[in-house]
Amino acid sequence: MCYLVKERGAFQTGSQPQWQWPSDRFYQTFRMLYPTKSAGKHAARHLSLLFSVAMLVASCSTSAESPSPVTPPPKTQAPPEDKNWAFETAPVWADEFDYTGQPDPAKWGYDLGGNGWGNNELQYYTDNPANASVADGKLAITARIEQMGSEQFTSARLVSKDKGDFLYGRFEIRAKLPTGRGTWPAIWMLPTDAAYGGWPRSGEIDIMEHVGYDQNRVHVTVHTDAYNHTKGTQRGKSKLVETASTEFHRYRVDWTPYAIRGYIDDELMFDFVNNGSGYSAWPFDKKFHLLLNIAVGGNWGGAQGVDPGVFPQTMEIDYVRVYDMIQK
Ligand SMILES: [Ca+2]
Repeated sequence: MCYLVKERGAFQTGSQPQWQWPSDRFYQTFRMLYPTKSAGKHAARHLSLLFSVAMLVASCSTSAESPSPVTPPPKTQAPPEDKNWAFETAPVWADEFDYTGQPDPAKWGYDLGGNGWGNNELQYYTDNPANASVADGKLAITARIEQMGSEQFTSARLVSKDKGDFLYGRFEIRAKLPTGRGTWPAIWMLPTDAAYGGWPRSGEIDIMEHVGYDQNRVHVTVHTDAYNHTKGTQRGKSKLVETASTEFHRYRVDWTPYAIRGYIDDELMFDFVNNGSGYSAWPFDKKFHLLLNIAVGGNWGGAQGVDPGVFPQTMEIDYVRVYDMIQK
């Protein structure tokens, strides 16, 4: 494994220091210790061998920090240490939505289409301004009754993939949620490269979810191979936010190598710790990106049906801010 990583990463990218063979100074030093010419050369050859071994060890230990494309980690690792990481105070990536028109294409793409999105959802996602637009300092994502494809509703799902991809950090979104039976807004994260395989093996982080038939109960959840809703083992917490659909609140996740912690208005409400057992429980050592959407109906959002009388419904987002974790 070490050789593979070395060849793919360190040496090919030229990121390693340029190692030298033993210098004349070494040679001279050892000629003092080995006064005959042949003894000196013998010692130098030994030094060369030692240097080769040292170089290999150095390259392996350094390469361990390089991205390792497909190699799964060992099944059992020592649980990580909580280093009480802090976060930068200036965002490394943000959208304040202080412009007018469609969402900034440098930051956001769209998932498009219908077919249920794996949850029997009823909306067709578009990139139309009627479903996603920016004005008055805010992004508005709107689900509405509109026939498109075989669906009776349209909505939007914004995705920062390949435009905003992050490994660890603080993610804060200030939002006001839609209301009404059948609405299912989400602010969440998916893996960018799915290094451990398809859902849920590579993980999912739900910073905020809300289903309209259970007004004001806001959920923070993580899904992994070991912990996901198809097994009833997903890990999450919920909290009543009495003004979730009438006032803006701040939904936040702090993601470190040790834990994923969820906050609403700075109050800690969810704590998922890396138990060190490997990617099945903790695939959160790879890059993730953000998603913002309103689904309509679906296995969860539509569990008590859809009230067509509530539409159109809008999720307003004042800002999305991402802060780097400060390495320790
Ligand atoms: Ca704003």
